[in-house]
Amino acid sequence: MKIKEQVLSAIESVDDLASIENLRVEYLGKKGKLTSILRGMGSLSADERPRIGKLANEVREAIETALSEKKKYFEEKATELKLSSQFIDITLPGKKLASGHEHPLYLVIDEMLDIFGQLGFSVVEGPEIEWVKNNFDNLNVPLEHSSRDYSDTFYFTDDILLRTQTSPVQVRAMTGNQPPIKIVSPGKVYRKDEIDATHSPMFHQLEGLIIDEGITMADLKGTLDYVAKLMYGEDTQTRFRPHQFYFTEPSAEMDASCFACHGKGCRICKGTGWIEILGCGMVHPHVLEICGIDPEKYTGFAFGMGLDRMAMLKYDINDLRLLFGNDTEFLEQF
Ligand code: 2U9
Repeated sequence: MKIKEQVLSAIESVDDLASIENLRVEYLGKKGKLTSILRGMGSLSADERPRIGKLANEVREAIETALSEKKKYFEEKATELKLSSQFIDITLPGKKLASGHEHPLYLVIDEMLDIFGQLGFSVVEGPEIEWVKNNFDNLNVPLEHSSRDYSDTFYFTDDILLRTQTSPVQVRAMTGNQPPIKIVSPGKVYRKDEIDATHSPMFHQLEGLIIDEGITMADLKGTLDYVAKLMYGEDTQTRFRPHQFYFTEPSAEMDASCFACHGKGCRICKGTGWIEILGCGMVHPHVLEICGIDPEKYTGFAFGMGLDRMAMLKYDINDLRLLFGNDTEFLEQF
C-alpha cells in the first residue's frame, strides 16, 4: 500500500519527538488518513472487506511500530544527552576544605609555655572579669594610683573590672595554696588605650611566679637569663635595669641582646643592640602577707611580659592591628 511507504519514509526522516506525534495524529488520529480509509471500508464489497481490512490493520500495526520505535530512539537519545551533561567524574580529587592557620601570637605563646614547661612551671589561667581586690588591692597598688582610674581601666562596678594584667591569677593561686608555687599565667588583659600601631585596649601577657623557701634575686636573674637563652639562642646576653613596681621590691626590667644583630645595633633593636623583654622583681613581702603566705618563711620572684610585642619583634610585624585583623592572607605567612 502506498500510504505505508509514505508514512514509513516520513517517520524515517523525522528528527524530533514532536514531529513523531504530528505524524501519529496525521495518519492514526481521529481524522487521520489511515483512519478515514478504515472508516470507508463499509463501502467495500463483502469479499473485498476481509482482505483490505487485514491489509489496513497490517499497515496500521507497521506504522504504530515504526512510530513507537522512533519515539523510543529519541527518548533514549534525550536521556543519554541528559546523563552525559550530568556526568560526575568520581575519580576527580575532592574540593579542599579551608583549614585554619596557627596565629603568630599563639606560636609565641606556645613557644613560651614550652620553655617554661621545660623549667617545671605549671600553666594556670583565670577569669578576665576580676575583683578589684585581686587586680589592685592585693597587689599593693596604692588607692590613688592612676592605673585604677576610670579613664585607664574598664570597670563594671566599683568592685569588678576587666583585668589589667594577669597578676590576679597569681593572687588567686597564692590565696588558695601554700608554697612551693611555680606557675605561669598567659592571657588577655584590658586597658583603656586608643588603638594605634603599638597600642590596643586588649592585649596579651604572660606572667610568672615562683615562691618557696630561700628564693633570691640570684634565682630570678639565673632563671630569666636562661629563659632568654632558650628564646633567642645560647649566646644571648641579658642585662637588668632597676625599675619600680608596687607588687615587687626590688624590681627590674630585663633586656636581651638583639636576636637579629647580636648586639651590634640594627633596625629591630633601634640601634641599641638590646631588646626589652620583661619586667620582674622579688615579690613584695606585703603582697605575700595579704595573700596568706608568711613573708618571714617564704620569698619569691615574679615577672611579666607583653606577648603581642614579642610576636611583633619575632616576626617583624610593624603594626599591632595586623595581629587582630583576622586577615587570613596575612596570617598564612607564619
Ligand atoms: C604577684 C606578684 C607579682 C608581675 C610582674 C611585671 C613585673 C611587668 C609588664 C610587662 C609588660 C606588663 O605587659 S606589660 O606591660 N609586667 O613588668 N609583672 S612583675 O608581678 C607579680 C604578679 C603577681 C602576686
